[in-house]
Amino acid sequence: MPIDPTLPYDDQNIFAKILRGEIPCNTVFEDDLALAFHDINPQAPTHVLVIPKGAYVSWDDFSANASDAEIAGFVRAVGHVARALGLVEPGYRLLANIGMDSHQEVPHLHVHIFGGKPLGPMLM
Ligand code: IU
Repeated sequence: MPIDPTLPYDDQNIFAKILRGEIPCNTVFEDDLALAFHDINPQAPTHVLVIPKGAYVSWDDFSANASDAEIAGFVRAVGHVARALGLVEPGYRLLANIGMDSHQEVPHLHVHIFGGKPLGPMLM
């Protein structure tokens, strides 16, 4: 079910549990501000999720309320992961679903990194 982005942050969401170490994940990268791990249901040969460690529901919440340091750290983490996975050449795709119409399912901001094959044009 897609989430209602107007709801407050739910610390029982699955990514909050991953951040607390209550549920395992296949970690790609971690620092003080971000965690990256392989998506459990990959949609491409490489499908990694990057999440900020702070409690932010969505890109909207994060961009409005996170500190400059959190935002910089998160953006740099996404770029670092893409480089570390060798995706810069031939390329990759970033995607963030925000709210109901995008069908965001987990109410903790996450950026999808897709790569490892020609991804074709964006259809929507
Ligand atoms: P979405 O943008 O909220 O629709 O993406 C949620 C993603 O989280 C989706 O690709 C799931 O496969 C992924 N995921 C996961 O990696 N581990 C989990 O335990 C759960 C979802 I629940």
